[in-house]
Amino acid sequence: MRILILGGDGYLGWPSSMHFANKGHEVWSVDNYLRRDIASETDSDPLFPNPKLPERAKIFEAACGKKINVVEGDCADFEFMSELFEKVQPEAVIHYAEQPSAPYSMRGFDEASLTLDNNLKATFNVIWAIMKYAPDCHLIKLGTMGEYGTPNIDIEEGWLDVEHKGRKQKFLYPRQAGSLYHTTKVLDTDLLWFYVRTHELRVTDLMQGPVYGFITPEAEMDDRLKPNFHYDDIFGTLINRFLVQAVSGTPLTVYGKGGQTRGYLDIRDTLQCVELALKNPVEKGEMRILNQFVEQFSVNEMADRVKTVGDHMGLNVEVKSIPNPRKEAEDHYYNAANTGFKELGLKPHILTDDVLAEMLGQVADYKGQIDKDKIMPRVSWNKVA
Ligand code: USQ
Repeated sequence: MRILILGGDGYLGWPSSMHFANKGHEVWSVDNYLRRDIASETDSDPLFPNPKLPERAKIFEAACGKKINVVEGDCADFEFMSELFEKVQPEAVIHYAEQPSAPYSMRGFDEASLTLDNNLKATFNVIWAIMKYAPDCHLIKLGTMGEYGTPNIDIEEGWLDVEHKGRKQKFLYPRQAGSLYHTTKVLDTDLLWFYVRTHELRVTDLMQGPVYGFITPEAEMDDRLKPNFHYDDIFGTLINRFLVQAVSGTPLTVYGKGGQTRGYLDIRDTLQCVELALKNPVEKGEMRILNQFVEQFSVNEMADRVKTVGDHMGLNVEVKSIPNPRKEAEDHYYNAANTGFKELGLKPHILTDDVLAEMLGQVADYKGQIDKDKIMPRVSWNKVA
């Protein structure tokens, strides 16, 4: 298939570009390096440097003989997107091209405004470029489990059957996100659902939980093919941060009471899920929503797991609750459905002690490069800057 990967330089976009090219698809990987710019502006450099897309694509081609077509440009620019879609004529679009950090979106007016403009504009442009130049193409869009928030009822897979005064209808599951970044994903979902209803788009919207790890089969071919791995407070996600903290001898940063529960997944399962979505396209005029996570853990459970495995490896891991910089429930009900991908054939990677030990070992290879000043939270949810 001819696949456009938007946000192809990112933590998920680059491994996806390699994965689909390696499987023989014609891959077009697109990025304007917004995440890199924000990382350098906020002093949030990843654990190891990553070459930019043209260089990565060359290394990849030398390693396995497969090609990734690279295009540097901004998905929030409709002229650029029009030319791109007209030229590539994609059969599928995988859309990761958004500012992905919740803390960054809460840093102040400029960051909030950039997140809102960039994320909504990119999605709006993708929708219009598809309608104008590739109306049959299947859009696979990365949303987030954070769209649902932490409701006091079970989280269903995208939709909820509502019975009201004796009548019934299925609606989008109620959404109440906990950051402006997560809210942009809620708005994306509304936009997609509107255009699916009016213009017969084909859309799969993936509600993904926090991802962990950085080793995918293609990244094992050459160290320079690894995805960007962040452990700072802006771009680092919980498990990746805890791995780096354990290796560097920094107490694990549990925010507040640590009862915050989320659905997590291995980066290799992100690739599997996106591939399953691609292989099972929806009909025109259909919007499928899939909850993309494998296992639920609270922050405390995760800290205990990392401590147990780390201590066994002689790391002497400490766990410390620190004041929560976010405004979120710290002790709540959480039970989310995730049957859709299982029905499509997902063979999940489970976070066993062996997997944790393996990841701690991989991070330990970079121990000398860990900057402990990047660990403590710098962004508070309730400040107006
Ligand atoms: N947390 C800690 N200590 C830390 C870091 C985080 O206790 O050092 C807590 C947070 O307060 C939160 C939970 O761990 O309750 C998860 O935080 P996270 O930073 O791993 O995830 P989040 O900010 O929600 O965002 C990440 C990705 C985002 C994706 C989302 C999926 O950055 O792009 O959409 O995970 S989800 O969380 O399901 O919405």
